[in-house]
Amino acid sequence: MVYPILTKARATGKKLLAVLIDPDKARRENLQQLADYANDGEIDVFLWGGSLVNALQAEYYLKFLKESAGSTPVILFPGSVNQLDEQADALFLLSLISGRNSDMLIGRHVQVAVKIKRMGLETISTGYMLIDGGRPTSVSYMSNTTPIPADKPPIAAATALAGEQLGMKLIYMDAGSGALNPVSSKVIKAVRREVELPIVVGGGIRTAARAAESLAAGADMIVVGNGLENDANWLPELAAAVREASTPDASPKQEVGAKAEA
Ligand code: 1GP
Repeated sequence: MVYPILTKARATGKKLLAVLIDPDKARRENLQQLADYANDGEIDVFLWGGSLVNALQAEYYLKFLKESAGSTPVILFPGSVNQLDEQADALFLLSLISGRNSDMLIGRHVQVAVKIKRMGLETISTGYMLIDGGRPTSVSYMSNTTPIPADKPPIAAATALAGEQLGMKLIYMDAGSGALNPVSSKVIKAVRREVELPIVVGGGIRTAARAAESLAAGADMIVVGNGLENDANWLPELAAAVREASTPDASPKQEVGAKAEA
């Protein structure tokens, strides 16, 4: 089970690093390098998905990652219903609660609910919120939704709270891949004050300092994609910042990895 990794992190103050891999941009060498970092305990979770995913070898790349990265869990972060793959350990079942496109709130889910069950994928019901990152992103365009304005923390907080009250298990705030401005600390703090759920933050995080800021504001896990696609050499610096942001008595990374296998 993967979800307990997130709840345990939330409970202990251990901060998590997730690396997002867009199958369309995957390269063997880059995957191998990231897998090596994961095996060294530098990456807690992989997210797998993209807005489009045209690559015919997506399945093959996921197999390669699963074989190379040992016990590090891979969670599907699907941009469409075509991105389900039973090789993954879990699925962020995204409901785009910042938008008002009914298809993204429940419609697509109906299309694949039975398939997900048959695949036996662990589903993690996720209140997915787009926060304006300074320019239109693939997600806002593809989902035909308007992000929450970056300077309206109360709207973000109320939206997240509604997700929690609806029984979702996780809040994912995303400024969108390649965002000019990551989700601000003000927005993260406002949401943290209102909800108990684990909070994931991603989009436009390109430095260790920025990651540390998001974690200090209340994120339990940060997601970095773009910033590692062409150059993963700064990952140790990023992982160190995530470790430092953890509360001192948080469980060591190895224990969390071990839990994933249980
Ligand atoms: C986007 O949160 C992810 O959905 C990661 O964004 O690619 O900008 O790191 P980046």
